[in-house]
Amino acid sequence: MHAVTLNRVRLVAMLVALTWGWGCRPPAEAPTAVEPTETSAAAPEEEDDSTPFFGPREIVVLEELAPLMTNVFGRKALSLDGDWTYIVDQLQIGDASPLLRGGVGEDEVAKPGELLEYAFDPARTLRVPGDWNSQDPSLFWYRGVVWYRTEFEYQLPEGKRAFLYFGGGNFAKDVYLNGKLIARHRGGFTPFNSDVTEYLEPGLNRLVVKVNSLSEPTDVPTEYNDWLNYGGLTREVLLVEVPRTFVREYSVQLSPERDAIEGWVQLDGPDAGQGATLRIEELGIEEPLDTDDDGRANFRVPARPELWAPGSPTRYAVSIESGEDRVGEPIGFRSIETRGEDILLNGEPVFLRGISTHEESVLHPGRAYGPEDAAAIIGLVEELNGNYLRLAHYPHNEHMVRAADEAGVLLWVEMPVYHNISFSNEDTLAQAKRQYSEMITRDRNRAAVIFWSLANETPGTRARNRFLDALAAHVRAEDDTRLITAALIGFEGMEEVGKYIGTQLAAEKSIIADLLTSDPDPVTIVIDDPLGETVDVIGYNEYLGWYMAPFIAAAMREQGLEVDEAEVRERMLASMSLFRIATKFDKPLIISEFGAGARQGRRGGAVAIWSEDYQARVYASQLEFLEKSESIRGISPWILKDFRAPYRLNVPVQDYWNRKGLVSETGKKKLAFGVLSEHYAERAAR
Ligand code: GCB
Repeated sequence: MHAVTLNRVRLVAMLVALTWGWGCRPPAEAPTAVEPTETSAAAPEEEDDSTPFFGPREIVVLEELAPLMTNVFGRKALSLDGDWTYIVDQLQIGDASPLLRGGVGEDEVAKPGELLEYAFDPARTLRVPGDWNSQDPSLFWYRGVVWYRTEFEYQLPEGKRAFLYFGGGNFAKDVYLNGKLIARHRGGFTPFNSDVTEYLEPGLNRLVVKVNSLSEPTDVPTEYNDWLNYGGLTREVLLVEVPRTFVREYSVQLSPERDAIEGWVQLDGPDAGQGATLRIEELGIEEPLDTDDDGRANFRVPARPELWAPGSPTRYAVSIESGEDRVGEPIGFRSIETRGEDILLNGEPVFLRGISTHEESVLHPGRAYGPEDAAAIIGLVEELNGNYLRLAHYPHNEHMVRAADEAGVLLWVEMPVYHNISFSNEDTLAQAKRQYSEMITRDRNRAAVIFWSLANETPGTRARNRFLDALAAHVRAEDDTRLITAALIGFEGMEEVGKYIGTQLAAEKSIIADLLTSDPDPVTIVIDDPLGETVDVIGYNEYLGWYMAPFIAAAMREQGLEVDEAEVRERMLASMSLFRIATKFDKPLIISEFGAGARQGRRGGAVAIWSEDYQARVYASQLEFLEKSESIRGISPWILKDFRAPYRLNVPVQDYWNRKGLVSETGKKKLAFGVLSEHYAERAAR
């Protein structure tokens, strides 16, 4: 009975395939309508009745991605931003069914009387850049495939090349230009570009992008993150026009001794050996550069520019010319290094008064993508009297990095190597390396970027160590002018804190009464994760006052001591100033996260968690504690704004928002905002 059903299905599939040509499979592969023999009916693959009716076609990408160009905003470009039409393809059949002919990417329009099972509706649009979740309520929770489509008029001038540039889109993208699959990219937060010179039509061009917001367990990141996996073409799409030989990339940095501008230029095109000129008029620099046959030239020009720093973010107009091409932008010059536990900015120790942020707008729901979003975030950092921003947990858009550069805000930027990814998988490592290269190519000339962060809260396994060591080596080879860091997970090293609180509570309850009479010794949390050897600066996420309490209370109850969590919290806040935090490495330490959740507007007593009061009290206790830990060179509490997080299931309070923001989802300030801003004002005045 079972076999009969299968055979029928197969037969119908074959007939359909024959009638419509089975998409774009070569005819030789087309199945024939022959009843299977007994042997083939028993073949293992035919017993699998979960096989989809229409199998996937083999899809060939016509081009490798072109090497990424830097400073895309400094080039002549046609913006393809705007309203794109879209099709939601939940079952991911847009490539497969014969009734779609070659698939949605081929972007066909049915003639009258023709059956074609897809068509874009011009009335249904999504804004690009932008995530789909915040634009169409029915897509709020949607994770999967959406096909985007736009059209543009363009005439490529003689002697020019054109590149399609995507600032970013989450997660996997297949790009079809005029019906041809010309590019494929994986990764939600870094740019890519494709040389489309040969694929453009004079006049009208059709662009379709298949965006799949789902990532695989071997991807970077995976699906399991404490943030909403916003899908879509979340950043700008540009058609960039350049001469046949053009300045593709360059690195222009201050030498570590602060006595020269040094770096390199990379030309791309048939005349890559033609040389270039570096110009920084205000410094009197006009330096001819000899490029080799591969288009590369290194340079070092003595100079003593005014230095870029928070409070005086001086930048110089830098340009590079080669043949017909000229590209330029403002660049700041500063040095960054470590000496023992100090971070030295321009040779002077600096303390980082920071805050962490996700790439969520404080002006509108959803992902931040434009200069206004960036300015609003920088505005809040300034109100906090901060000088530093942690861009968590993935590369943010380029406007954000440029706004920080202009405003004089130091940056930590990071790769979405988050929690436990496939550390033993070579493809995963290759993916992380590629994403890192894309980010570095985009941001290497921003003085604001002082840290490349490798990862956030990863398990201390050997596979993790190997992975992050290899990633660190890759990052240093690509750019050795920044410090490497990573945020370590703060549960390790906390046993002493748990024991201390437990003992104090036991003493309070007169179980071991004599302890209360003596002054307790301060507890030192010592960080010894081997990743500390790899990085230049150690980041540490610690949640005293928030996450530790339930664990300590449970451990005490297991030992027969009746305590409730509120008591543990109270004791924790009261004791925190007795704690110290240090590392076993002679390196600077940054508290990359601490925080507590609060629903804006909710008030309550000292241990009323979720209240603004409790959050403010955690901040006050943390700041007192961290002040006393001598190794600490900066902090970036978690987090600037409440952010969307499907992890957060406490519906009346969290409602799928992580509530640790200093401002609410609509930008209303909570009490803790004031606590931090006063603390930073006082610190800045020292
Ligand atoms: C962390 C993670 C961050 C979370 C945060 C939290 O340690 O690094 O991604 O969102 O804690 O709120 O739990």
